Amino acid sequence: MPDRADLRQVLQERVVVADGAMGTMLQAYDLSLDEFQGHEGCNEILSITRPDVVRAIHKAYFDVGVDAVETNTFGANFANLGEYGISDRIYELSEAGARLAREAADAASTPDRPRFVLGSVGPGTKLPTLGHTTFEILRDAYAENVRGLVDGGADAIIIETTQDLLQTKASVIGAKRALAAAGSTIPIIVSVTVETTGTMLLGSEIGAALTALEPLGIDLIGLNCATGPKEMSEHLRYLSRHSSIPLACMPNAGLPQLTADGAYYPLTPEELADAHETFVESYGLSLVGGCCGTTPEHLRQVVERVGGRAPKVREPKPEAGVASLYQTVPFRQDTSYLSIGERTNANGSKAFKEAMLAEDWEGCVEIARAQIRDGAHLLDLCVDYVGRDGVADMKQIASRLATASTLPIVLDSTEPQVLEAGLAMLGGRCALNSVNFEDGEAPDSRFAKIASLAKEYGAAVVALTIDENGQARTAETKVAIAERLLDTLERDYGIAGHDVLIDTLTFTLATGQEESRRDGIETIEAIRLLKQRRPDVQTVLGLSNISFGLNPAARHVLNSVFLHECVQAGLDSAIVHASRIMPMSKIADDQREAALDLIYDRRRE
Ligand code: HCS
Repeated sequence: MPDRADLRQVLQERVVVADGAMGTMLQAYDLSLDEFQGHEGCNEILSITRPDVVRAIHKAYFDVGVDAVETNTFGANFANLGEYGISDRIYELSEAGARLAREAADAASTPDRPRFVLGSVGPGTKLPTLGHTTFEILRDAYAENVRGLVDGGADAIIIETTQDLLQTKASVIGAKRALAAAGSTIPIIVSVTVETTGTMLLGSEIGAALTALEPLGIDLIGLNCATGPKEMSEHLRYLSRHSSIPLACMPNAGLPQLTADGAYYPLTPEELADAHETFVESYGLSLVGGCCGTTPEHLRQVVERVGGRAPKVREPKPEAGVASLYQTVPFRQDTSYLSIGERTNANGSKAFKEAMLAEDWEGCVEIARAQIRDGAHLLDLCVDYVGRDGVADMKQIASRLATASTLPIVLDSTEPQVLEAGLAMLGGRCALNSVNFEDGEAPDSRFAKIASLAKEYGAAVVALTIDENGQARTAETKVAIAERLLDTLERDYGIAGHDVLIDTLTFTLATGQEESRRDGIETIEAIRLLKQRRPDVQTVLGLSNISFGLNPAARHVLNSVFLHECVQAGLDSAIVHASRIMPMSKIADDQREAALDLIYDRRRE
C-alpha cells in the first residue's frame, strides 16, 4: 500500500472540501427489508449487503471534486446498533464502512491530488448527562467504533452531530484510547450540533462546547446538522474568534420542511456555495462540506467556489477558563476576582456535611444553588469525609449538579478515583483541586495520577505550593515550587500555564505563634512575584484558612481585607463564601486597620 497523504498537512495548505449527506442520499434508493437484514433503517448494514450503493454515493461525491468522503458508519455505535439488538456488530460495520470509503478514495486519488476518508462517529441516542447510559460504557463502545474505522483505512475520525458534551467527551476519549492502542496518530475532528434554539440539545452554548472540547487535544472543531448555514453563522463567528484549532462546518441544506413525500431541504447548491465562501473568507474555515439534504450537485458548486483556496490566517483570542454544561466562564474576570464558592464542601460546611451524611442529595444541590444566587462564578465540590465512599458520594452529587448547576465545578479531593468519578459525570470543563509535590512526581505519585486525569479529560488544575518538604512558607519557596509545578505540568502532561491555578496557600494568621507572623506578608508577596514572572498563570487562594480560630465577625473582616490585599497584589481567584465577603467601604476604619496590622505584622509593642 502506498504511503497515505497526511490530512493534517493538507489542511494547512488548502481548504478541504468534504462530501455531503450519506443518510439522505441512501433514502433515494428503493431498498428492501432483506437488504437491511431485517433491521429497517440501519444504513450501516448496507455496507455489507449493498456495497455497490455505498460505493456509488462515495464515487458521486469524488466525481464532483471533493477532497474527502465520510464513511457510512454514522449509526455504527453502541446506542444505535443496540436498538436493533446488534451492538456486537460495532467493529464489523465500522470496518466495512471505512473500507468501502477507502477503496473509493484510493480509486479517485492521483499522485498530486490525494483523497481522504473521514471515519464518521455518530452520537447515538443515549445521553449520559441525562443518565441514559454511563460515560464509561459509551467511551469503550466508541473506542470499538474507532478501532474498526482505523482498521478499515480512515484518514481522520469525525465525531459529529454531537448533542451532549459528556457524550462528546466520551467519544473523544474513547477515540484517543483506540488510536493510541492502534499506534495511529490520525486527526480527530469534533462537530457539534447547535439547534435552532441557539444551543446544543441539552442547552450548551457554543462557548461551553469550545471550552470543554478543545483541551481534549482534538485537531478541528466545528458544526454540523440541525440547521442550514444561516443559523450557524453566529456560532462560527464565535469559534473563529476564540478557537486556537482549525474550524469545520457541514450544514444541512437548510431547515427541513415536512412534505407528504418526507423531509424537503430547501437550500440550493448555489446558496450553500455562497455561505461557504463567506465562512471561508470571514471566519477562516479549514474544512467545509454538507450534511442532511446536501447532494453531489451542492458539493460540486462548493468545490468550484472554495476548493483549493488557502485557509485564511485567523488571529483568535482564546480565553482560558472552565465550563458548566451550559456556559463558559473565563478565569480572568473584567471587574473583580473569580469567586469560587466554598460551601459545597463536606469539610468546610456543616450544612453540606450534614446533608451529605443524611444522603439528602437535593439538600446538597440546594447549597450549590444558594451559592449561585450569591454570585459565585464557580463551585468547589468536595465530598471527602472519613468513612464514606467518596466515589459513590461524588457520583450522586456530581450527576445532579451536571444539569442543576449553571456554574462550572472545581472538583476537590485528595483521591484520584473520586476526582475521576466527578469528571465522568460533568459535561463541561472542570478544574481539579489539586496537585502538589507532597509525595513527589514519580508515575505512582498523586501528582502524576491527578495530572494524568486532567490531561485525559481536558481539565484545568489547581496546583498547591507544597513539595516533599511540606507547605512552603516564604514567598521565595512558594514561587520556586510554583515554577516547578508549572514546568512539570507543561513538560510531562502538556498542560499550559494558562490552565493552571496556583494556590500560594496561606497558614492561619492569628495563632499567636512567632513563626506565623509573616504568613500573610509572604503569601501576598508570593502572589505579586509569581504574577510578575508568569503573567500567563492564574493565581487562586483558599481564603478561609487565614482566619481560623477567630470569632465569625472578625473572620469576615479579616478574610475580606486579606482578599482585598491579595487582589491588589494580582490574585485572580479565591475560594470563598461569596456572600460573606464585605466590600472595603462597608468595613469600619478601625477594624480594617486592625486587620491590616495583623496581615502586615505591624504589631504595636
Ligand atoms: N454523516 C452523516 C451525518 C448525519 S447527521 C450523514 O448521513 O451524512
